[in-house]
Amino acid sequence: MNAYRRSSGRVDHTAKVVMAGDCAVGKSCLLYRFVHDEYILPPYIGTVAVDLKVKVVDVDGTRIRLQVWDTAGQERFRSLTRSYFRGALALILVYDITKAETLHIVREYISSVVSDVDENLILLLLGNKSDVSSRERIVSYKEGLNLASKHGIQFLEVSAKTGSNVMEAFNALAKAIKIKLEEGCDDQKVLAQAVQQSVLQKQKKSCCF
Ligand SMILES: Nc1nc2c(ncn2[C@@H]2O[C@H](COP(=O)(O)OP(=O)(O)O)[C@@H](O)[C@H]2O)c(=O)[nH]1
Ligand SMILES: [Mg+2]
Repeated sequence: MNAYRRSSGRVDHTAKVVMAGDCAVGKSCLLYRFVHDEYILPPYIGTVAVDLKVKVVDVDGTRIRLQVWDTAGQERFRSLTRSYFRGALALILVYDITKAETLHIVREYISSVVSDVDENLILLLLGNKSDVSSRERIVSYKEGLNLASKHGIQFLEVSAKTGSNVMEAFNALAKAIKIKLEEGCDDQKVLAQAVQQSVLQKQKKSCCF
């Protein structure tokens, strides 16, 4: 049974999730992939103000409505207002593995915005465009992992284009949100387990022909 359903029917929890990262790292494409399981190219993606997409995720029988906020045009961290982050349970930080500068922007987010907003925020770092050739890759997997580990953040490389790890990332986030809301556990520990489980499940599936 598909664990992902459109936002209809019973909902147990609603959670605000915000996406942040430099312009053109693929935030909107990732969100579109998550909600519609398709890769859509700009300019079909909305480019005005803040975009909000909603999807209900089923986590072990608990239906969680993820309200994911996506920026359009005001991505540079200084121009994101506090209201954008207000009430958010989770923050997805995205960089582009073909542009080193975008990892630097994430670093700035971590040091200023995150500590300023809410230290209990569930954080997930995503290195997008993992589909590119090794020639096009600038940021190594290890660099992303090092930054994430330094701050105790969970990390995955993803591709909105191929869909690699995208559902796993949002699924893990939904699971961490469920546990946070229902049990009030340590967020990063919970997300760490959820990410590992999602990736392990995927590995099991892909090695069973
Ligand atoms: N190769 C590759 N390109 C991507 C991927 N995701 C997004 N892009 C491209 O990156 C550009 C910016 O994407 P967009 O979602 O608009 O970025 P945003 O400004 O962060 O919302 C577009 O040209 C996309 O086609 C991906 O996973 N792989
Ligand atoms: Mg966008």
